[in-house]
Amino acid sequence: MDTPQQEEDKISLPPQAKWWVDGQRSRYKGFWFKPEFITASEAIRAHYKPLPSDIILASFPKTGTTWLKALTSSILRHSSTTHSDHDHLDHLNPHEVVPFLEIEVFGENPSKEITEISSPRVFNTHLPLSFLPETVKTSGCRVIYITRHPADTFVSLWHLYNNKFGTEISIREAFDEFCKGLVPAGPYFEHVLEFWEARDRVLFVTYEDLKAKPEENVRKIAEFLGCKTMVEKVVKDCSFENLRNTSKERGEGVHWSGTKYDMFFRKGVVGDWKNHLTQEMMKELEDLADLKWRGSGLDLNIFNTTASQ
Ligand code: PAP
Repeated sequence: MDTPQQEEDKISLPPQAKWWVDGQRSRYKGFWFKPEFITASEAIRAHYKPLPSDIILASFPKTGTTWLKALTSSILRHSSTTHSDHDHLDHLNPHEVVPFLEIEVFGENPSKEITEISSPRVFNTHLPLSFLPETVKTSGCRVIYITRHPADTFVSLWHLYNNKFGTEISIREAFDEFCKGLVPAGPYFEHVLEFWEARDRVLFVTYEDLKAKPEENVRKIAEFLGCKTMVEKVVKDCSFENLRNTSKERGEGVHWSGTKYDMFFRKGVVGDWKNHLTQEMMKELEDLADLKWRGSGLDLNIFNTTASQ
């Protein structure tokens, strides 16, 4: 059943809209996606049978997906309890190591055969929790959700698309679309809320906390995955610099989405919004968070924005 917010969205926005950069988006169950991702999400709900050993890394775009993919692969690789042939981060981009559920496994032209992926299978997704099969909640598989302050999430998204398509929409215009939710997997606030409300079974991690306390978070993730790992090595191997350097060495390598591998590493800091957004825009985000998260126990204070750059 739709939340009141999703119902409200349905009334105020057309079911299809042109997004600022690369074309049409359709709204499905309150969220905006490229039409092919909606088809893929239906295939996932129909055919994906999570195994108890599966690990799903979920995120809204630009909130730390690449970093979480690297950390999880590395944790498994350096675990004394779980054998895994994941993590070839010494020469690959993290997106080459962990497949995207709605594209590489269940997309229009899948490049991975799910039955051939060795256990523990690790996937990532930008789909909201309500788009995944109900059995994700009951199968015993593990879901880790990473999120990030909306201001830095938006700034990262704006930069990526400007960079990728060589177009520069004004930041104000792009920001308005972000606030309306008209961005890939948007609206941001509802996406975060779905996983927050499931946090008794989903490990909820923030980008800011990961920046401030990487060892503590790696230990927490490893524990959640039921393994012990080489914490310091994992943190070091997955540092922004290491991952970016490896991706740079991949030269002109291009991810299936058309994003060059090194574009996943821009600045990697907390608080870059201060260089781009006005205090008024920040206030708009704060008001939206108040409105959309009211009563849930979730607020912008979960993001420790004093984390060191
Ligand atoms: P995606 O959704 O397209 O996969 P995602 O990985 O979620 O993107 O987000 C990219 C952001 O994570 C970038 O932030 P920025 O634009 O503000 O710089 C990127 O720099 C940052 N990032 C990637 N890897 C790391 C890392 N190892 N440590 C810190 N930040 C990182």
